[in-house]
Amino acid sequence: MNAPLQAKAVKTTCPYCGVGCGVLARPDGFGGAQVQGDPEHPANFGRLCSKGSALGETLSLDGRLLHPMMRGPAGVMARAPWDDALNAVAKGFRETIARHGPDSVAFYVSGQLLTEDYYVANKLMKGFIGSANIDTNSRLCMASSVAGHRRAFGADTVPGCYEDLDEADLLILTGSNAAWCHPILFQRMLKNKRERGARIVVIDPRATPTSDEADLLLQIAPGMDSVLFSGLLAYLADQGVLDRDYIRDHTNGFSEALARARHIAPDAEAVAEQCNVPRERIETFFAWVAATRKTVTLYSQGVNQSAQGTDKVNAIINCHLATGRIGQPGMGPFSLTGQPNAMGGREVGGLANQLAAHMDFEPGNVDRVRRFWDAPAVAPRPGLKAVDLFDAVAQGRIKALWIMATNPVVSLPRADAVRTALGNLELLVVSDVVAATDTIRAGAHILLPAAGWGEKDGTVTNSERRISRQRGFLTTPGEAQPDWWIVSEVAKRMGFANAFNYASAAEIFEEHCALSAFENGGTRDFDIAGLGTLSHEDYAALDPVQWPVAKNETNGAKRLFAAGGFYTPDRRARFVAVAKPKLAAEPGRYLPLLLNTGRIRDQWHTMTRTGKSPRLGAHIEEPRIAVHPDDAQSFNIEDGAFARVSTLHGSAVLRVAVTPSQRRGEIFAPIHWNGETASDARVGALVHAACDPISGQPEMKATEATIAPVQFAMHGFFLTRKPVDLPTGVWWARSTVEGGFGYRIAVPSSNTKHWADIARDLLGNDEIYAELLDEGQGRYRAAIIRGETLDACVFLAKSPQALPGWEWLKQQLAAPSLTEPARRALLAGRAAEAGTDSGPVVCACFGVGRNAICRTISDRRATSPEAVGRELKAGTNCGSCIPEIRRLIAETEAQPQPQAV
Ligand SMILES: Nc1nc2c(c(=O)[nH]1)N[C@H]1C(S)=C(S)[C@@H](COP(=O)(O)OP(=O)(O)OC[C@H]3O[C@@H](n4cnc5c(=O)[nH]c(N)nc54)[C@H](O)[C@@H]3O)O[C@H]1N2
Ligand SMILES: Nc1nc2c(c(=O)[nH]1)N[C@H]1C(S)=C(S)[C@@H](COP(=O)(O)OP(=O)(O)OC[C@H]3O[C@@H](n4cnc5c(=O)[nH]c(N)nc54)[C@H](O)[C@@H]3O)O[C@H]1N2
Ligand code: SF4
Ligand SMILES: [Mo]
Repeated sequence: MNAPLQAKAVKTTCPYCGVGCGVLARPDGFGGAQVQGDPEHPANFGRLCSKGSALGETLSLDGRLLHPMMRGPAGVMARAPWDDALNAVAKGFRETIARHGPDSVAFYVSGQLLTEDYYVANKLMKGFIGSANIDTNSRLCMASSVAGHRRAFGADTVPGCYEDLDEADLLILTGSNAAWCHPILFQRMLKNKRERGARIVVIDPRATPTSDEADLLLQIAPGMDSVLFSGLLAYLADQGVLDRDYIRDHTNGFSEALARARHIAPDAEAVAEQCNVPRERIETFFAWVAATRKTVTLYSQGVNQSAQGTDKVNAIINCHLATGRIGQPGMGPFSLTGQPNAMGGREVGGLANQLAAHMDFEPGNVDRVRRFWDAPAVAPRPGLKAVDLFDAVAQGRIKALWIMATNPVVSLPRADAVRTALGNLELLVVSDVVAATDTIRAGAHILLPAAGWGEKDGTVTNSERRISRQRGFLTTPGEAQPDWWIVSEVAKRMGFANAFNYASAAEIFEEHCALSAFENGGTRDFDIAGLGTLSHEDYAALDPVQWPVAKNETNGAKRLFAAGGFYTPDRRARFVAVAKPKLAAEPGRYLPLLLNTGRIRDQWHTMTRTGKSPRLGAHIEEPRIAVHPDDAQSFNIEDGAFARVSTLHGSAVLRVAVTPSQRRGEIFAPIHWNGETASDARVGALVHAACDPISGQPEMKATEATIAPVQFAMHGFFLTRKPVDLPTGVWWARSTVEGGFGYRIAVPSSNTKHWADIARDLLGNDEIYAELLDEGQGRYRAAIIRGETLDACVFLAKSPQALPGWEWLKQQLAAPSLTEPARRALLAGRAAEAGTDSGPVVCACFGVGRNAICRTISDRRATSPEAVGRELKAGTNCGSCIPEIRRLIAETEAQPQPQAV
């Protein structure tokens, strides 16, 4: 897997998380590519996590949108020439604007667009259509960090850099499961812990793979971060650990903020009570922070996605300002960005309440941007934020909507209501790389095929303000085009040819740099004038660089604000007196539990890309709801069974995982499964849309919910070459496996013969190679062989325990030909020799299963992840599975060992 690549590898950037790892990609000539980490990229120095390592498996054209499509008069989607599709989009938007004004149209865009794509979309809406109704999925992701930064620093600036994670002595992760969501950065933190002895503190209502590696876990009551950090501020003041000079010289508002902090959280006892964390742990945390100057506080969605997310951000920043721990090596507040270009989107002004290049709607800015763009009608005021924007769609105020590179029918809160709302639109345009998503199925009129990762060129900015190039290395399939091209072509057809006459991404980048510098004079943090003079060859060869990059410079600033210099009018940072937090939900008011939502290690969002990779699909194959053992008991729910999770907004049926990692009263579901990959697991449909009043970011981590057992009569699985259409009433979850698809299923009735007939129909009645139907036992098994290979199989039984594992069968599906013993063993579901089923994949890089790891631990007495790595290679590439291996060691060792006789 890690064979050295030949010279011709193309340097590009991973399209997943905001770590922004450098990737070396070498096309294999068959439309795929071999991928490895770029040893020279300063984010990852050659490492990639499981998702980055599997990029090569996601490049197939299966399911790709390859041609523009338009809905015909009969409602049927049909291929259309580019010209017709672009004209129809332009005409639709023009006519809607003419009839109902510019605010009747909107764009909903994404942190997965490249900066150049994003720039032209923002320019078209805010400068030429004259509305600010362009918002982005970053509203669901980064809006509270943006608002918190702007309140404190006067600009949306991340002050530090990744090297701070190597140099800190205390790393606080709050609302972040970095072990799974920012794995390469987390590996850097673990290296620091191992080699320099840095301590790691995790603050999260759940125990997570991140907290497994921590020195201290504060399992905080949801939403209470501002209490904790207010208590910390009061403690730091009491202990005299403040940096009085820094406060005096570079900040305003300290005494008000401290007074408020003391009011909210006067002492450790008050913090312990509100956060529901044992007092000793709070005291340890406070003492460690007080004693450790080199402290970095990293935060992500547990902070941002909150009804008081902006306050949470400021409560954290307050502590750093008060101690002067900002902008110096190994210290600072650090917002971890989610998407690959969440940061780039903020730079261009993709949020509805930003104008462009870190300028807001202050009249001087509107005028400045108007002159720079030579624009007819720059939007004079902020537009609708995502949740409001989709409410406006529901109310018919927005009539034409263009969605680019995001899947809101899965990812917005109240996703069922969003789906219904989209049906109201007079015009729904979707630009995507895949042909079928829940959003597309919600009634798109026009589909525009976008060039995907590896096919397009441009830049992205990662969490440490580092701009890196994404470079194309594959030919663009079908008629797909880069997003910037699509937007520019529509703009031209709307009558704005002069302003959108771009020939390349490089030209757009040049304009973006120029706008960042235009009449800046040091008043705005986002200044990349130094990159504006790059020739197109220099742009093509651009090395990763951090902004700001002032005129005549080529290297950016690593850190900001060590000596003040904030972007407020008086150049001082602002302490913010935060409010006492309160969840939007009140468990017990209508429903008894709280539903928390988030991510798993090996899937990316709505799975349109990671869902194509067999090794990523093997880590967690089904959507699960995590439930505390006590709740499982009170709600009569069993581990491995099914439960319906319901809220006031929707419901889903998920497999139950009973685990003490949850706090009592709180359940957790992953966000990834959707209408394409599961029968009933659209978790976004359950989530309420209570938003932070300042940032407009919804509180997606705490919705009132309840849970009830769901009985299925039979359980089983299908392995097939092609997707199958399972009848309504069947519970299913689909994953990609080597050579085909795997479906975990459960069916509502125990009529074995009935389900056997359905299975035969789905698989091809006349092709059955071997079959077993036992109505008495309630068992059905069948296998189909075509030529030398296993083409499909189905297993059904009355209980999950009566099924074999499917790992061995998956291997047979992948095998180029079946051996004779394998053929004979098909209906048994396993090879005759015991112990060959390696179990669900733990290490995605080397495909090492759970059973194999457990056997190594118990047989050969491997007692450390390193020893497991030596035996099986597991955990030796990206390291993302090390926390799980550590957990398996603990669990396996806790089992009673067989006694020697
Ligand atoms: N594998 C994978 N990695 C990803 C992504 C992915 O889809 N898959 N997506 C990327 C994107 S866009 C993003 S935004 C990031 C998100 O990265 P993270 O924010 O790390 O991921 P989440 O799982 O959304 O949530 C993080 C944690 O917040 C906790 N939490 C919930 N409520 C609270 C609270 O009130 N206080 C505190 N302190 N914690 C709370 C949750 O229990 C959860 O463990 O991940 C990025 N990386
Ligand atoms: N309940 C709950 N909901 C959440 C969250 C949560 O924690 N809990 N997290 C929120 C967060 S932080 C985020 S970032 C969002 C993410 O949610 P989404 O943005 O909806 O998720 P993705 O699956 O990444 O959607 C990206 C879409 O763009 C397509 N695409 C990929 N590359 C390209 C390209 O180059 N061009 C174009 N035009 N299309 C492309 C993909 O096929 C896919 O359909 O989810 C949010 N929703
Ligand atoms: S940590 Fe993983 S997903 Fe994130 S950029 Fe790096 S390789 Fe990609
Ligand atoms: Mo995100």
